[in-house]
Amino acid sequence: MSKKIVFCFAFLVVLIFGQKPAQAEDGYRLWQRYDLIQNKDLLKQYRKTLGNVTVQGSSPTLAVVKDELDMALSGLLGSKVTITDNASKKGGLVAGTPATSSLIKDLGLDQKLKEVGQEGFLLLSQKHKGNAYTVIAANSEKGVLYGTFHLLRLLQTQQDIQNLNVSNSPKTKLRILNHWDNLDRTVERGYAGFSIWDWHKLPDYIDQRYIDYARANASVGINGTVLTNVNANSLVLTPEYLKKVKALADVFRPYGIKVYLTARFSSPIEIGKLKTADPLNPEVKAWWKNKVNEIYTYVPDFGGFTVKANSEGQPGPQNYNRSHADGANLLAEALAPKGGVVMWRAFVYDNNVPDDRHKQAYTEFKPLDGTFQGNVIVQVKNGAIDFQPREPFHPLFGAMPKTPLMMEFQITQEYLGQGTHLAYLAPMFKETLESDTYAKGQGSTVAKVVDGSLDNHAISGMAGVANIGNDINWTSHPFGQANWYAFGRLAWDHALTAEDIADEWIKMTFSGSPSLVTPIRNMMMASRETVVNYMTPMGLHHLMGWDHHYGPAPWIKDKPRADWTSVYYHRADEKGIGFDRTKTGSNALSQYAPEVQAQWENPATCPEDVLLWFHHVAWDAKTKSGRTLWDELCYRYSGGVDSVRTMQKTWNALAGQVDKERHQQVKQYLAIQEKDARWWRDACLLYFQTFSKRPIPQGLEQPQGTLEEYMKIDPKFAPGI
Ligand code: GCW
Repeated sequence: MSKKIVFCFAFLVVLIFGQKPAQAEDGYRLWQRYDLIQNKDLLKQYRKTLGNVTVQGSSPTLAVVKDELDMALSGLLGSKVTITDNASKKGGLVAGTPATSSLIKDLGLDQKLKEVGQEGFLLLSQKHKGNAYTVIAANSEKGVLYGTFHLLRLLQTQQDIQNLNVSNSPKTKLRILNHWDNLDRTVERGYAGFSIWDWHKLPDYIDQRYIDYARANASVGINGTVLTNVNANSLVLTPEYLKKVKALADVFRPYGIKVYLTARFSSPIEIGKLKTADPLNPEVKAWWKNKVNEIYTYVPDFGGFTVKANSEGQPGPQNYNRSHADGANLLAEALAPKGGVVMWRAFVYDNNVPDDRHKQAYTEFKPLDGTFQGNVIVQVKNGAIDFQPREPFHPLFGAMPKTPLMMEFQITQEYLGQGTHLAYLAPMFKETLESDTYAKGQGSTVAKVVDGSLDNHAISGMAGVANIGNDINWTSHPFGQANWYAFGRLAWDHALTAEDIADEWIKMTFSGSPSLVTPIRNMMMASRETVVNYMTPMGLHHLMGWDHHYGPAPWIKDKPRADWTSVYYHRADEKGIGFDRTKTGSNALSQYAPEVQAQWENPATCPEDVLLWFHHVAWDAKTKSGRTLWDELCYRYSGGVDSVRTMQKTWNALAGQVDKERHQQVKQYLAIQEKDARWWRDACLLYFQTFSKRPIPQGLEQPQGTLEEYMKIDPKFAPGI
């Protein structure tokens, strides 16, 4: 068919049905689908309320606001909207700041605006001179953009918008994605294809994906992106790459997104030709200062650096007998005059000391509290080991009151089924954020440490290791998108509930029909616990396959480091299983506040979901269900498999309500997940059984393979390594 004929056909469809031809639901549009509102009453209300749209002023961010409103409202309301820049006398939607919009200035919102700060916004239904307006007002254009996306979310989730009185601002300042993307486009722990950064074609070719990435991030309030892997390559700091970084920064700027880079600590040697990278060496200091100044000539609003140092082989200040603070302050000094920050990671564990890995970040960082410069924020993983399906909160939270600490969550599912398992992570993020550190008495939650309110810090932040790649749907698993979405929403407002975030996402991603929203929400809310059950129930952790981390391998031992093995963590023997982290063991528990210790120190009262994290428990010990520990483990592993089957049933029943393409993909992934869940259950139980010497209780499904067979499984070329 010629292009002309296709065009005429499309035009006819538009004429007859009053809307665009249906797009294939390949997931590319994420939660920004903007299809015609199906509810007739609401559609009428929205058309009436948002009939005229006024965005006064011109700037790159306001242009983005206009584009988004144009695209979204035209789609949602089913006909092209006109956006004018003259304050409409007829009412309608008005967006702007008091500086860009005369109408907003006239509304006298100064007091209310004061309360929402630089990034917040107001969304109001307001009468003015007899006309009814819907007002998006903010102090900055970025705030207007966030307000715009908030309004669009209300429409997409089909809320009444006639009496709006929203005053909204973010709880944390740095809301950042960390891309573990390499310059060769591989992505460490990435399961959705290659990196979306096409370094080879940058800076000349600007892929539409960069723009859509920025739109998606801005829509949930993400305001920063670290482009490169924390296992860093210093090449990105050379002019050749800085030109490319600049091109991306230029695309992201109107969307309120700052660009950050990872700084390899040895860069002064590798690209600066110095003999040392010693942070106290004057030449090294001068080199970083110049380098930072050079970066700012390319990217005038450059955000700063994320650094992984002296961790898993990365170079760092300790190579020169200097501390993490010396290293961080070196970069902070260079960045301070420009307003940049250093996000110094606390994911370290000593190369030599054979102490419980759980304790090492605390041991190294706690003594440094108060010695970091003002523009350093220490980035701490949610738990002390490594993004396991369940970890108790990291003991550093609450332990460094003089230092701002930011959260590092992992959105990419390295240890939760990677690209094919459905695991909605908001309940896990919330579990950590709501944990009480008792640092300043009851109510000193991790969230309050992270948002800076507990100790009144000027900077605060949350980072999420991205799950984004160049797969058509960005995240491999269609439900992986929910984790990107949820991370952004929680970074903006950690008080939101996981249920509410799921609801929003489902309505925007699939549809608002209750017969679809309720079952999908229930499925999502249970999914993380399901993964915990078939992988690492009751506080077990780090049982995964060597290197690729996909699938079970509780038998891993005899590796270069004991704390890279599985046996180190589960400590199964003929008596029982679990890691004693109390006084009789590694005493990692002593790193928490006394009130927290009290919750976990007694195996009889320790919550069972972290029992084996802190205790070595006898196989025959009684659990809350009345079963022995061994039987309970068997039941939990089996329950995990059963729950995946329940998800399958739920999903199959939605066949008519979800578009075919996405339905099929999720269905096939759930089949993989069911197979993998059995693999986990059978491999782990058979292996632990060699210690427990007890049968898998009758009535539970018995393993299909033998332990030897499971031990031989070795997936080749698993992604993400
Ligand atoms: O979890 C481990 C991952 C590494 C990662 C490291 C880190 C980027 O397996 O791939 O390296 O954590 O967080 O630095």
